[in-house]
Amino acid sequence: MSPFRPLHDAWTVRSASGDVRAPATVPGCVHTDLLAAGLIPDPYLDDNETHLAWIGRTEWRYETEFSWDGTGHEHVDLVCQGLDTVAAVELNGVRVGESANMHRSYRFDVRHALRTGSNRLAVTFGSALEYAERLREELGHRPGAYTQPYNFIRKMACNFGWDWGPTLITAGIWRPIGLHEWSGARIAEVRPLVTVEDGTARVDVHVRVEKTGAAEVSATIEGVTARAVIPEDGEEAVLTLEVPDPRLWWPRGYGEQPLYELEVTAGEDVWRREIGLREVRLRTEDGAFTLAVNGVEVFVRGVNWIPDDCFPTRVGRDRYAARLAQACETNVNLVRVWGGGLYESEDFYDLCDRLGLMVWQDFPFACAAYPEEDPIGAEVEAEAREQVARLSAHPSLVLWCGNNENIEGYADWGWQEPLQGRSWGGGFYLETLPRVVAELDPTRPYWPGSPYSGSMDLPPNDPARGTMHIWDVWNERDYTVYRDYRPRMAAEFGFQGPAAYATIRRAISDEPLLPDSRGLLHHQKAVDGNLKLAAGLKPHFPVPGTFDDWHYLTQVNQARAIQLGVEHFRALWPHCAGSVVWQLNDCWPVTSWSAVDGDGRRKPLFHALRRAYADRLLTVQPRDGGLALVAVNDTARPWRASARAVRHGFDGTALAAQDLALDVPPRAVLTLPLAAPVTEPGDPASELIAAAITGPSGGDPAVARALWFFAPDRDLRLPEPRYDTAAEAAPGGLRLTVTARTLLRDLAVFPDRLDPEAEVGDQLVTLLPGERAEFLIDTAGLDEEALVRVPVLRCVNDVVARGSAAAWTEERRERSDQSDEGRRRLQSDRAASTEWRQ
Ligand code: BMA
Repeated sequence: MSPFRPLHDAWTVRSASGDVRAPATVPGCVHTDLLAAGLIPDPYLDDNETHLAWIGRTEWRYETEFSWDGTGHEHVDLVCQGLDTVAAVELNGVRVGESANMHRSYRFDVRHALRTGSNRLAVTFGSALEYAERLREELGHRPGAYTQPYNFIRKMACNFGWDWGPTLITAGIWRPIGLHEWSGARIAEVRPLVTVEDGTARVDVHVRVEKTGAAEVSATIEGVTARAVIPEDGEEAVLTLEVPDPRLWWPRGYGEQPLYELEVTAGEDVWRREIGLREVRLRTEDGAFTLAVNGVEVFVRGVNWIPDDCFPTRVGRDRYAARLAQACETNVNLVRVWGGGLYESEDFYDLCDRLGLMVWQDFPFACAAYPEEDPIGAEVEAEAREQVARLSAHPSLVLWCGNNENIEGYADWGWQEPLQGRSWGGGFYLETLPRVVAELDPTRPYWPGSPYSGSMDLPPNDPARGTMHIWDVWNERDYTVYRDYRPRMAAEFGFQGPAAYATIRRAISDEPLLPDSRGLLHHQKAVDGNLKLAAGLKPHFPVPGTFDDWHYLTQVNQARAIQLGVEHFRALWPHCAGSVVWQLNDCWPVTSWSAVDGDGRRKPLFHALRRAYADRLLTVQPRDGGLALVAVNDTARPWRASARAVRHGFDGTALAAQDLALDVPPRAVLTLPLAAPVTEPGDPASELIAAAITGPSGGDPAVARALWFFAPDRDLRLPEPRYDTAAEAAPGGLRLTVTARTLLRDLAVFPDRLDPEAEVGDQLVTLLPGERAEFLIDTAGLDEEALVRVPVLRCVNDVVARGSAAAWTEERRERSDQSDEGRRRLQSDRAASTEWRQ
């Protein structure tokens, strides 16, 4: 069997008119090619996006030459693992194939067009936007949250712009392309479907073979082989292998991730993959939405994943590895691949298999009604069949979900009238996709959409059933409202915060830089995003007076909001079986709901999330008109410890204390009411409760202490912050020790303000007088004087104790002219661009 021969060299790209030409990288896309050739500015900087819209309306032709010497195989196929999107493929002037679906791969027989010697391969990409507009014209309008017609083309939806992403409509050969020559038999598809029963794992290996005559197929695991012969007129065999006493694959936090090599042969062809042995179920009785792996019910500590770059070919294994490692650092056990993005590449799922990260995979449909007519209908069926089969080998994949918010949109967002009876995608989510999953991979649960309550007769976003998305918080209500919800699965909830300072500075050249300066507003895509940030701050903090205060406080508020939500949902286990935070990552530098920004920098939310998602969590929650200490034990061992809750004055004095004995069974939650002396403050403005583990052998560094303040920060009498600092060299960087002389609320150091490469290991630490915190910074040689001053080292006291308004007035006066101009320009930009989701 001759291997796949990549054809990745010597490509060029040119516009149909021939005006624009550049060398091309394959796999790649037109934007990155033009950027590399110096023909366009970086689309991620300032408002360059706006000037590059023409690229998405242009036809692009990719061409290369290669030589072929005729190897005498029976078959020569041109394999295109991914074409983005409206493509015509020609070999030596002969049209050998076409495509209009980024989510599929193609194999074109090219024997008739191939020549011995030099060959010319060309792929012409029509404008995806114009294709979608034409189809919309033809099939009739379908409503959605955005005006761009991404629902009329099978292409990554967020490429058309989203409330965190720019509109950069790509074209290109986005996955490997090459020749595959073969004779006899070729393994076209392998679906290793795993079930576990009575201590034995059974792998039903479904093998589909393309071949000329009969073919012998085999499958081997752990030295045990099963064989079969597929007759001449057949194409599939099922080989069953049993693994007694299997080492089961578990999600992280539940056990190991052993992988077994599975080898499949058909004639000369060999397919090898590491698979995991495990079983997954979705329990939905009485409205529940609980995943169970190997019979163990799991609380989902999740994050939503969006494409990590608008140009997905830039996301290789290293980038995935870095981002998923960050997910693990925040103690996440599940990543939801959201429906406005992609079926990610093999590397993504392979890394998740190894890390024990469960994957909830949305089919790529989001926030719009989708036409079910052909060509979309046929494309969806073909794409789903390919992807369900492709991903069936990955133990990490635990759930297929039909779409993001389309059932909710149909039921609740006023779509039915404008649809005038036209199809909206319901047939996909309720018929096509469940049928394909049931046929090709019945071992995986399928759920029609998120949110969805289990029946089209029920409101899709009913907290009592199925999955729920909570967006009234952020859009219009304070984050403490999370506590009013008792969802079975909080599949989306999020709160915005700006990107790290160094990221903003790299991407935006505004001078002065203001929350509403032109560039920063361009990198804020949410409807009224900055107004919502301000509205979200208002109940908690004084109005920030400077850009630096705004930046810090909005980041802190984002972290506080999500921490509160996560702790509340975890405390509801097992009624609530998971929280999936919107969102882990970004695709470019932007103000968004992410924990990690578009340059990969951790935002303060990241550190809050790590604490809130720790295996063991202590949290103070309102219960029965009072307060309770809730201990969440998401480990397999009982948690027996002593804890103490103390009501302190801000000067550190202990005003009341209560000792509590924790005995929390494995994977359970214990709620212990706190007594009135602890919960009733003498002065709500200058007291707090701190609850921590005290024994058996002192505190537990893995469990963060729980804090409760009796009033929002703006109403607290936080002291003027005083502390001592010491910086010393540490391996790879330096250690900054801060010793509090007063209470310090949400102390954080932002070393990226001094050196964009510098990162710190922790942020948002609250200290009582006399306590100390250590911050490990991964970069040496920072200006140590600047390191310990605002805005690099800072806490909430800086703003609350000093009152921000005076500084604000001063800075506003100086800067108002520029920012008024910025606002005017932005309004005209907005009017000219997409009408964003309301
Ligand atoms: C949900 C998501 C995304 C969106 C987010 C923030 O609707 O599914 O579409 O980016 O909210 O508005």
